[in-house]
Amino acid sequence: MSMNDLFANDSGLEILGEGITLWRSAIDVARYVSDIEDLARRAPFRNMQVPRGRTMSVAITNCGKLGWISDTRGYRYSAIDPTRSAPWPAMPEHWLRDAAQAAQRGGFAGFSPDACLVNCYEVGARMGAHQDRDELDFSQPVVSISLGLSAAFAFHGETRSGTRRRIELHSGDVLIWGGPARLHFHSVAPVKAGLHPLCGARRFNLTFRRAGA
Ligand code: MD3
Ligand code: FE
Repeated sequence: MSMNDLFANDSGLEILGEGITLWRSAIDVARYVSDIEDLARRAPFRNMQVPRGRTMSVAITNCGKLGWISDTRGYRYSAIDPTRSAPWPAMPEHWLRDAAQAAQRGGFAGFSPDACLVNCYEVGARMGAHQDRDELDFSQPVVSISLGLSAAFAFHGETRSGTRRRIELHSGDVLIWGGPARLHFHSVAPVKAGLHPLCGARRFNLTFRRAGA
């Protein structure tokens, strides 16, 4: 499949709600997995502390100009990886291109992400209900790509306790969130045991954001 063909077929496109678009199996999974392995050799996955002092079950790393970080002082974006005291690795060109193209297909032209958060879920890892609100401009969407083991993703709408809609996210799926859905609460249930041929007993999720100005 050539890069230009990635989103050429709209048949896998589902509109889940206003500003929420899902493409099933939209990307070249093997290429992303090998890029993630490269990235993790340079900026290793780590389990960060959250402000209340617990440790996230999801391990993270970042690439791009800015990276999302968490510690007992709070959540924020930083140009410096605190573990290595060095800038985050650059975002692979094809990641940028795919994210911008996905955003455009989701109705958000001109998306130019400056941050890519890479989540690594081992079996049992989960993410509690939260909003993504550490970015400057909420008119910019978030593009997410899932790889490896599947996960039960839930979106709760405007409140943490809102009615949940669940969807199963599989390897290669791409989700776009923007407009009225941009600040929706969402969560990921504990990842179930399994073995993915390329990722082993893990799930990766990339989220592309425009964090800064
Ligand atoms: C809805 N990651 O890193 S991706 C996160 O699967 C995060 O690892 C999840 O939530 C994961 O913050 C979910 C789907 C997603 C990403 C961003 C969103 C849903 C979103 C931003 C706003 C609303
Ligand atoms: Fe999120």
